[in-house]
Amino acid sequence: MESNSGENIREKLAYICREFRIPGELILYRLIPTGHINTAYYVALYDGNEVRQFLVQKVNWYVFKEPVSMMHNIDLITKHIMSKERTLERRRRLHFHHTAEGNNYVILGEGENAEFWRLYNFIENAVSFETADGNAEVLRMSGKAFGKFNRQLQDFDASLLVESIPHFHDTVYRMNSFFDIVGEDPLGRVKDAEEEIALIREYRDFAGTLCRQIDRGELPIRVTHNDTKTNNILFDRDTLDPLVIIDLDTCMPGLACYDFGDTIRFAACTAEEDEKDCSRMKLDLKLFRAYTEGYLAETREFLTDAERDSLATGAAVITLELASRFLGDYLMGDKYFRIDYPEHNLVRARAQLALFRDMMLHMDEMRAIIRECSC
Ligand code: ADP
Ligand code: GN1
Ligand code: MG
Repeated sequence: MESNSGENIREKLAYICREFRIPGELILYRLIPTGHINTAYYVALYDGNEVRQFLVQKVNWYVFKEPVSMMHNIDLITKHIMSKERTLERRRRLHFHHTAEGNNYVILGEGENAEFWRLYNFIENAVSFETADGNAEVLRMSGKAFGKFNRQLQDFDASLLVESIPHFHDTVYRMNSFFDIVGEDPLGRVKDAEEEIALIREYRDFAGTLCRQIDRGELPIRVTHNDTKTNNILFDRDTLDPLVIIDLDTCMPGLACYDFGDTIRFAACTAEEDEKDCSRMKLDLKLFRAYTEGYLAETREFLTDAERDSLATGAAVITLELASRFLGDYLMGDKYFRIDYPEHNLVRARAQLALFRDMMLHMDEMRAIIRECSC
């Protein structure tokens, strides 16, 4: 059961469904190609009576070193969120299935080849957005969804969570790791990215702004999502109502401004994350405003003044941080993010740096919009 191709993957998915005690025969499966980290499949089973659909996902064990603890985090978070919702409608919640041993995961294989799988409900008639395509409503609804998520987790005890990726948005640590890789240059690729490295070096101190504010006790640590791309929300296909937030793997203590900022980075811009023509990559202030309106409508009651003032900085810092992560991965030989072609991570880093530059040029406008939407 090692290869993931053809019949082999069908057998593997059918085996996993049996492990999770799903009755019936696997009649359909399809790889869902979005997401840079895990590997997700849609599966449908027929038991002679009805067709049931699931999401079966292989967790990236290279990225998530302690997946069992991570699944425990997800269990606690989903239960907490459900306790706040008035409806138990299946389309509005993630329900992870358990094996006969009571685990919400199965491990296939052993040693280096071991694989970590989970299975949960497939949300029907839903869409997620790889790009907002200029649609301000997508941004407004995303702001509401992630704002609500932050609000619902306000009273969640952060000490219950294991950090699924230590130092995930510790930007000082990220910068140090990045420049260590540049120093080592294991594959001789630094020569491909001299300008990009120089730009990151120029802003290395800026990248630590929020870390210093944490150290001074100015910004509260909350339980946050930490990966707030619009493709991590499932919306109702017809009404655009946000149904459920997915990809809870990085839910852990963090800053509100990173949850705010990461959606801005991903979707309040004029091109996709991996746009090759950097001149096309700009911040879109109309989309920025729509997201800010949605996000603050849900969070203005509890965000502190310092947090509100940190939102625009959060967008720029997280964009710079991700540029360094993409570029660091390129320099290391693309071990972390899934790539579609050899220079993909370099291209992604360049696009993020173009967006970062534009954000820095529009910092005052972003701050003014946040102030306007705060009242
Ligand atoms: P990754 O960590 O690789 O980003 P995700 O958990 O975000 O993985 O899943 C990848 C994609 O699969 C999502 O962007 C979404 O389009 C789809 N997806 C994930 N979970 C569900 C679900 N329960 N129902 C329907 N689609 C889903
Ligand atoms: C990864 O798994 P996915 O595609 O939702 C990454 C995020 C990055 C994002 C960039 C665990 O998110 O941190 O911001 O790619 N997730 C992890 O698209 O590293
Ligand atoms: Mg995802």
